[in-house]
Amino acid sequence: MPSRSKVSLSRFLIEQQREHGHINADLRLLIEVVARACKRISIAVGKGALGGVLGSAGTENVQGETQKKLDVLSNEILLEANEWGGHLAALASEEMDDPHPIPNRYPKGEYLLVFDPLDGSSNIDVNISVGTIFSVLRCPEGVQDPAEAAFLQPGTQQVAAGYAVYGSSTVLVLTLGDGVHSFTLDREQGSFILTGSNLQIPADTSEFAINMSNLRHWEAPMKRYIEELLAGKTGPRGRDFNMRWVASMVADVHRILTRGGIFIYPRDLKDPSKPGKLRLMYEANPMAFIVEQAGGAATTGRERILALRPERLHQRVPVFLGSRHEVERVTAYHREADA
Ligand code: AHM
Ligand code: MG
Repeated sequence: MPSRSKVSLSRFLIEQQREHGHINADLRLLIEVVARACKRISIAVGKGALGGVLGSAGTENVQGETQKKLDVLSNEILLEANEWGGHLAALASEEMDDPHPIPNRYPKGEYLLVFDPLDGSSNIDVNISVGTIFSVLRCPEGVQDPAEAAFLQPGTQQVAAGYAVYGSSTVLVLTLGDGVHSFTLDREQGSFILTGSNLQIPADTSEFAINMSNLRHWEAPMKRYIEELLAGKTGPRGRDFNMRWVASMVADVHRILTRGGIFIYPRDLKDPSKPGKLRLMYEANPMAFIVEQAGGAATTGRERILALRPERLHQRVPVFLGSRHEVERVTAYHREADA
């Protein structure tokens, strides 16, 4: 195909700004900068053992998880890329205890960027897909030096969200609140090319994604839902279901965006201080925004994720997202049990 017919991410964003008025120049710059950082992360991930980037960094993040070298490197790439452009008021990340201010030597912008620099860390060393997840919020008016409180906005306030999945190809998925679009990295040209517009998640599915090893710790409605799926054709659902679990949220969500499915990381009763594993601000919210924009649903099993009022930057929530009818069903089971 001649290159003239290809739509690059830059052209897509300029058209969003010029023709549809969906974004302003600062938000366009922000998305371009994040995409450029993802390209750099993709290169680092792709080098694997040759780049000396595998293995543990020997440090822990605020959640007490051991950081991998690539977690730290990806975080640095995103920080360095976003500090100086003048489009951000502050950044926050899974890998940093507190928000990162924009250094005084640079101008400040109106946006807040929150990210999980390298999601699916347990897959880095075994050559399985990992990714970057990000969410963009507006800095509340009048806030000069945004601290944690400035970030604690419900997911409905996101102005953009996306992820990059570093798989057999690198794909950037983006929503600006008007549908979901995907861009594949052309490694020779070094640019992201539009390869999917207005992606839609089918409302029905026969595929679920969950870490079954936690079954004994789940709540009753959760056990009921999965037992019904496992019962297959002769059970109450009257059909067989298939299971997939990559253990990289980006990869599992990307599959669901491509062919449907339900992704679940439920609350479990193992550790009552942790209501789920995934983090609201930089995992659940951006993914919920994308999934809803693609016609899917996203709840905590009880409430809509995007409506939650965040209490802490690193807060965890149960996550149920993907094909609408399955998410609605399992959410109804929880509500019934509560009632
Ligand atoms: P991470 O951000 O530290 O990589 O953790 C999040 C990941 C998700 O990508 C994935 O869905 C989940 O943790 C897998 O958890 P488990 O190892 O319990 O199956
Ligand atoms: Mg993560």
